[in-house]
Amino acid sequence: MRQILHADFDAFYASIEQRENPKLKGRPVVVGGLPDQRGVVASASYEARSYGVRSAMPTATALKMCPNFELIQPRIAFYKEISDQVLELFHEITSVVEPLSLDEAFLDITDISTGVKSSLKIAYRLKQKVKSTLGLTISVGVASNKSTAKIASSINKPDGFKILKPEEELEFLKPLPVNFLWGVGRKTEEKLHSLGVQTVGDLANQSATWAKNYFGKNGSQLLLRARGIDERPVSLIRVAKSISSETTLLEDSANLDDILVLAYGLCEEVGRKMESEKIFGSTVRVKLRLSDFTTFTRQLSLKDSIQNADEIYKICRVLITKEVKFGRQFRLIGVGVSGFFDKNDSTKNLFLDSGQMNLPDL
Ligand code: TTP
Ligand code: CA
Repeated sequence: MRQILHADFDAFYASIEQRENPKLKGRPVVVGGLPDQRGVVASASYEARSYGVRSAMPTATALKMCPNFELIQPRIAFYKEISDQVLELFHEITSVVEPLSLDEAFLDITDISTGVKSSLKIAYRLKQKVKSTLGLTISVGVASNKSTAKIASSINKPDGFKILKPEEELEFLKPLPVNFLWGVGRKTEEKLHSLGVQTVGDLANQSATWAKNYFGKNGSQLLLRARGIDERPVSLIRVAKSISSETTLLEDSANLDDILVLAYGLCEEVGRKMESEKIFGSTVRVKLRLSDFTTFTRQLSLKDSIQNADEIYKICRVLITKEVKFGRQFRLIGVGVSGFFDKNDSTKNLFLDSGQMNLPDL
């Protein structure tokens, strides 16, 4: 039986700021954009969360809930340094480490663990090591697969610790709301609720035919996860699912030229990131939010792969132009590229299909 550990920093950006400035300890802290520039919350300390403040909420809304928080502008390069430091600590335990984002990673500890008790010790020591070396807390979960381990780490946040024996996993998953499952976003959650499925256990009891009927090709994965089955290995090579960038307009706009200028800037940013990671993508997606907060994505898949800003922009321009219609005021735009190829696979561009797919947010 595999032993997979998932580690996730608590309130990552906000905790770093509290560590850096002792005056912020115990205080509601928000790292995010300015309210008068329509900024959003990137990370909220747990003190701020007790007022209802959450990531991705407009800072102005957060201020209404908790007028006294300390607002700090993000400094991503510094957070990245800390992310690199924690990866070094993880690598002291095992070389099988898969970072998921700046503050999250999977470690396959099967080869260094002699069983659940031993995994418990490894996980506990890791938490202590991170605390003493970096002055930050991580929440840790251990289970026999990635999906369940990730849920386990999230269950007792902050400073969480949950080690599951293989025979406990199904009982652990059963009562949880379906949105605890990886890949169940708001839309899937709503659909599951409308079908009478509230908990992971409810979902696990459905048949494969049911899952396929209602969720198409994603149905079988959804069902397997609900049944605590996930064979994916902890992968040493991190393949980013998408590279993206988005921006909120200073003022809502219906002007195509203004929107395209901003889109071009985003394409440049995405292209630069792809170049620096030496990757090519084959699907370009734009995310658009209207002034009433209606948000949708439009995408175009190419037969081959692209990387540079002009190529990305060519497709974005087609997608955006179709959407700028009378009466529509835009609030936010995003550009993302996914479907990565190895450089050698890259030839020339050919449009394959276009459509209005319900993809996850950028
Ligand atoms: P999360 O792990 O989702 O959040 P968190 O670490 O702040 O809090 P916790 O895990 O305890 O619930 O995201 C990690 C960092 O990524 C977060 O500190 C800031 C950044 N982030 C954003 O910039 N915008 C977002 O919408 C989210 C969710 C995260
Ligand atoms: Ca986190």
